[in-house]
Amino acid sequence: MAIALTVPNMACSACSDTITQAVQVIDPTATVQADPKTKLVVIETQTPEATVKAAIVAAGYSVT
Ligand SMILES: [Cu+2]
Repeated sequence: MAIALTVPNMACSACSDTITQAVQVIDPTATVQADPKTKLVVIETQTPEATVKAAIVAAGYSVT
């Protein structure tokens, strides 16, 4: 299942690394593409979207 999220305060590649790691803590097999330019995060995972969103928020980012 692919989840597409917008993370407006993902400002640079360090942010996208942080977000990628936060998602991979809850699902080590998740594929994460996070682009600070488009603010778009695309995640391929079996984890429910609400759980993925919560992990990103817990890492200090907002999800719209
Ligand atoms: Cu950053």
